[in-house]
Amino acid sequence: MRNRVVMLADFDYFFAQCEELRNPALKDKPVVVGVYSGRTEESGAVSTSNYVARKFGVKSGMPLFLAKRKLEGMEAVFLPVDHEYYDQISDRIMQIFRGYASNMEQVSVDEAYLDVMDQVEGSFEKAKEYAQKIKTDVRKQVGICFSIGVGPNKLVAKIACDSQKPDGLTIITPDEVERFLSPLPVYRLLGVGKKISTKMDSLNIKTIGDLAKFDVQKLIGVFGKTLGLYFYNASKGNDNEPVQETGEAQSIGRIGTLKQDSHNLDFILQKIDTLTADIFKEVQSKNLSFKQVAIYAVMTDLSSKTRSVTIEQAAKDQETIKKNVKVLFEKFLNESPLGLRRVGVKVSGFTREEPNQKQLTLFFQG
Ligand code: TTP
Ligand code: CA
Repeated sequence: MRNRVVMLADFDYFFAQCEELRNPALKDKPVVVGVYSGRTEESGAVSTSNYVARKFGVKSGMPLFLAKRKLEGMEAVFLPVDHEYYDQISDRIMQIFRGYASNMEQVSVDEAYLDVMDQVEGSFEKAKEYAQKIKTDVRKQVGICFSIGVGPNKLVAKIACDSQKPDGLTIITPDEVERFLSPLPVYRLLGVGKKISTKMDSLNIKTIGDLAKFDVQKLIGVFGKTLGLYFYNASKGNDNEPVQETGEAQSIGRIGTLKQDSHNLDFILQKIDTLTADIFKEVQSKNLSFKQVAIYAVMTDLSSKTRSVTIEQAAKDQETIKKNVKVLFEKFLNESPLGLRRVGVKVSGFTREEPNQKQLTLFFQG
């Protein structure tokens, strides 16, 4: 059987990199993107930061006031999250990925697995060049940099990717899997959180190598059959989860700038029609049905709003998007007197035609 060759691409410091993309002057400064809770000017948490800010100890999840303190006197730039913008960039990259893989599975806004076995004919040597090509292409077309891990399955690709960032490219061939995983702490495995790693620690299992040597029956005794077997297989780098587009928890959206600021429904819908057609093309190509339709508007004062509607039965046609978008904009314009500058449409709540099996398919190797 030919090797599987799986890639995991993870965009570097994603939200902050997007901000650098639209404002390159930020590049050399510490950039912190945060969610402002709105209570006071400083309350809220860090979503992410660029690597310049990370050098000073800024971390995701940290309170903003603490990040400010760490970056005092540094000309640091603090920005609020702009999910619509990051989604747009993410969508463009994911679309490029699809062209490079037999299967692509988007895991989050900034992570995707690519099954490239056929493209590289099972060769890890070729996979390296291929990964480089994808990176160069995305950098040229979108301007975003990311890290890639390549391995014989998703589990190894993910850990490989995490081991070298930013702009990393880490290849782990089947022969190297054991040596690569063995010294790593157990929490690097998906599913090993604080509680489980404490439990493992008490069994003297500290590294993935320790786990691989541990008696499988004992593991099953402690963690139950499903988890016990999963940990056992994972410790050996065994994983046969397929790379498949889940279609869940995703959205497809487009945003555009109006030729001129406007409060006129017909004028706005003209722009929207092109965006909708584009969205529809993607929805159709992925064979998805959707349950939510949303609109996005940036007003002349640069404030932004979204409105959405959930439809009763999952739909897959362009007319449903158009109809709902029209109703949403009509209502929105009635409520808001300001002119619009940018507009967007998004569909989400996807289901697929064929049943989607997303189960841990485990295999046992004694
Ligand atoms: P990550 O991939 O964890 O982080 P990152 O892309 O910022 O940095 P890198 O991969 O180079 O280490 O998360 C992806 C995005 O998710 C991140 O840009 C912002 C968001 N995020 C949060 O909003 N809160 C969080 O606590 C984390 C970890 C991420
Ligand atoms: Ca990332």
